[in-house]
Amino acid sequence: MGEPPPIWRARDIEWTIDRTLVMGILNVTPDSFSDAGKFLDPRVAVERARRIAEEGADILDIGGESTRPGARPVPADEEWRRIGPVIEAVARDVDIPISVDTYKPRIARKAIRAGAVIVNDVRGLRDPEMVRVVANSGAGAVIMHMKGEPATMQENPHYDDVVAEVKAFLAERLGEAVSHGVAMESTVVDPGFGFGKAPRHNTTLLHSLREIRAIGRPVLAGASRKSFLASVHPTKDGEGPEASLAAAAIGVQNGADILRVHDVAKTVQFVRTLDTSMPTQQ
Ligand code: HH2
Repeated sequence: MGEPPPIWRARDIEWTIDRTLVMGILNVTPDSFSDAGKFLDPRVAVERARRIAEEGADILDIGGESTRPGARPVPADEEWRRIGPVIEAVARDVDIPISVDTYKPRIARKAIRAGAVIVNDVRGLRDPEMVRVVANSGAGAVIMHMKGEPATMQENPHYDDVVAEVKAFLAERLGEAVSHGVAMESTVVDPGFGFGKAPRHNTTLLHSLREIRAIGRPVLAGASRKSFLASVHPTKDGEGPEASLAAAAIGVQNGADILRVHDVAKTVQFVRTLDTSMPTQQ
């Protein structure tokens, strides 16, 4: 008998992760490296959210600030102006759990009040106020690793042992969050593909997710359309689903539990096949 499948809890929702979950991305930004400017109109964004739900995503991740390499921070008011109306409308009209992609506690709090159930924090709950928001609300939390800051993180990142360093960071952040009232079962961890990592670091991590999973929490992998894929599949910035699906296959076979993706319909079909052809999920 293998281990029982892990549980992920986000407010009143609970997933038993006995198959790969798919988180569909909705970037309400003028400058994301994918879909830039496409969903700034809230009506168009809500339509896209509906589509992502129909295509079979388990979770919708809504973000209002690009964190691509070189991106500049967005003031909180502007971030909320972009995503607030979309979160409110999706929570009301679309049947899908909402994750908010933000590192600002103020935005996370407002998003939860508007109906979001997960906080996806690319800064890995480093802000004590963010830990409080998650602990007090019972929201799910994605704890992601990032080395440096988006503006400069891709300038020659260095690791002695990328897997050990990322794992140590995530374990430390997880321990700190739990010691301040975040429920263990509400957390998942993410190595943060492309966040202060050279292509070889991303590739090593993608093949080492089981090692990250040894922390004891499910692993979320966000390799979709990341530029490091262009080095293995020569399209602009890894655009087009082939490289992302290849990354999804490698990720799932090496321990990913949740995939954060742009191409939802294709990924959902793809992981259904992958999951049924895997000898075991553990
Ligand atoms: N990647 C991006 C944004 N948020 N969150 C998690 N947990 N993991 C990731 O890998 C991750 C993330 C960046 O990708 P994208 O949303 O496509 O681009 P942008 O930040 O330019 O909006």
